[in-house]
Amino acid sequence: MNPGLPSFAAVVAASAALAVAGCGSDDSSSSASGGGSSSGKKLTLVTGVKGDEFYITMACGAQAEAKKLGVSLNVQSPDEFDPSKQTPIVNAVAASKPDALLIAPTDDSALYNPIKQVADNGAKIVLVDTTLQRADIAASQIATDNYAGGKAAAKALADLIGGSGKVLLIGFKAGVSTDDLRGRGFKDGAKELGLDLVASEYNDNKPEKAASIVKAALARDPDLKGVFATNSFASEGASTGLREAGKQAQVKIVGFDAGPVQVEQLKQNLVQALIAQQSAEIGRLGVEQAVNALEGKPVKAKIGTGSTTITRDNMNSPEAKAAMDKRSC
Ligand code: T6T
Repeated sequence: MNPGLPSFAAVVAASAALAVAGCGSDDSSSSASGGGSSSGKKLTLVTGVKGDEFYITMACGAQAEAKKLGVSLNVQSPDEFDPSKQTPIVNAVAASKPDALLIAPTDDSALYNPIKQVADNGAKIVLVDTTLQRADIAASQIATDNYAGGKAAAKALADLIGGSGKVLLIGFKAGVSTDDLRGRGFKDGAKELGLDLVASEYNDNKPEKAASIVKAALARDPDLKGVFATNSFASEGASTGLREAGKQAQVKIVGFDAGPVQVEQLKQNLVQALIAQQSAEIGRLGVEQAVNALEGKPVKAKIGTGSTTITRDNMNSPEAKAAMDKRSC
């Protein structure tokens, strides 16, 4: 490893510590008085995983909106992005009978029954970020247009590698709606642009697995030119793998998400483009729609939010800065 480079594992550890210390980050709760007829209502937000800056930023947007509308919001997060870790949390939420549940399901089918139980107990359901195959139990679904984001990634990668060549797709987990859509968008975009997609693999949301995938791909295809990594942990690990293989000059990386680690990697040219989400806005809209549902006001069944492609050229622009995720509110 180049001793001049910071250890991204250390940055991640620091970020996780800050996330725990940060206001309104993981496993927090806030309430406010006043507001309309929903005043005093209890909302719960269950995110995909603790310490992930996308979810921290999403929860910040949700907390701010809850405060504005005078409802309480309790935020809970599993230790891993895994349905077996998220399900017990949802079961406990069902027993606590909130007025509304906002949730990012970590699997598009395994979480159906636990969420349905919460709905059957009388809560309004709003799906934020990820969704379910059977989303009919939700009053509203709010997410980035992930398919468009995947296509934007293909375009950014094609531009970076000069329009043609071998590329690799690293997804973070099968059966997760955001990942499936980003992968599909990327595949379609790559096909349209004439890129040669040599492999598509999953890193199980673990940076170290993404690093191994990149090294194995380079051993099979030494002329690999580009990688699209579908979330922050995949992108972080892909960059580490490239550095360890000494192929950074040859291979370009486009990653989804723009957390502090990813932005630092972009600054150092270890990653060349990031597809950033409107994380706080997704949380804000989630609370807004849940409260509308509770107050019997019109609810939008589906809301798609945009994404921003951040490169070294535009990373200091106000638009790019606004799209970056934070370690705390
Ligand atoms: O990319 C986000 C989120 O949209 C996805 O569903 C899971 O991974 C992240 O939280 C980033 O780590």
